[in-house]
Amino acid sequence: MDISKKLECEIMDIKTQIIEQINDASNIAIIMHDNPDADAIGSAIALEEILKQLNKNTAIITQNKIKKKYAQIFGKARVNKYYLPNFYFDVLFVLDCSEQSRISIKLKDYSDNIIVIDHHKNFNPYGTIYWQENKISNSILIFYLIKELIKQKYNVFFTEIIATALYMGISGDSFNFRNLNTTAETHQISAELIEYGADLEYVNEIEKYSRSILKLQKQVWDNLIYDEQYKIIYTVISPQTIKDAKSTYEDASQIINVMRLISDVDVAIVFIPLKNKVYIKTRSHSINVSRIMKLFGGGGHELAAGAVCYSDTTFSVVNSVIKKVKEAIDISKRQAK
Ligand SMILES: [Mn+2]
Repeated sequence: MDISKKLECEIMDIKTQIIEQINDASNIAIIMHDNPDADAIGSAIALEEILKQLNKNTAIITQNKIKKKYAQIFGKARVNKYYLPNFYFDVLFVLDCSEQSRISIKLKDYSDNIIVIDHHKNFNPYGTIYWQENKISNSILIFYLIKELIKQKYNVFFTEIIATALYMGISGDSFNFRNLNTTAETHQISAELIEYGADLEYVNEIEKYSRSILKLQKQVWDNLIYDEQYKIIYTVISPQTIKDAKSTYEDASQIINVMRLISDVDVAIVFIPLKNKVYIKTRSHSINVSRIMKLFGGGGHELAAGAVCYSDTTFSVVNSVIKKVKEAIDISKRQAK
């Protein structure tokens, strides 16, 4: 058997293994990485809907408050609150989470059977069983799990909620299909989800910025630093700035997505100091920022990563991050020659 065929077999096998675990379980919980994004939430909702179709008791554990804008898809009653049930489940799914450290609760408190489904390249294995496959979005893996269930003649089908949830996840992690990792597969699956009734208007709504970002932008734009030689753009957003603009930390971290769309920018970085921590958010068009964020105790995707750094001086964090980014750019320039 050639290697790719063998690999395909193993991947098939893991999906079937997961389906068997679902079959044997009655109570199934789902958890996502901390501060879940559209991909994590989309994956969780779609999986939950499918499990309900299979008559399972389900729960989505929320170790963070889910933002209000997800109310339509996540349920009004479930947003903006924690949900940490006092219950032991037959199976606990962990979604879109490359590192166990990105979960703040103890998984073992909820189940001894932990199934991990993750799409990150830098996945660090954990769980009873795991299915890791490099894809642009975790929602694509959930899509394939549903397809496998249908293939194996389970009585499941794509609803509009599932289609919207998965489309939202793919759109989110691909930066609206702008990410260079976007492939024909990304579009083919998205097209199929539109056929199943994905609510594009709602997905667009989620991706909009709140009005409170405007005042903050005004302040931030005045303090942007642009390095023309390295094409790095960065800024420090202090708690005082956020307060003065009557804005929020969410707005502050959203600004990175505006910065990355400026022409002649390769790497965009936002530093948000809070107490003795500095939150770092990075976006890149070519440099592997996940590798750099790892040096600061963080991680993420190659082109979108972050870290939380313990330090009393923002200045030193900014300097060392910028230094590392410049080193990475120098190396890639040398390699390109
Ligand atoms: Mn993801």
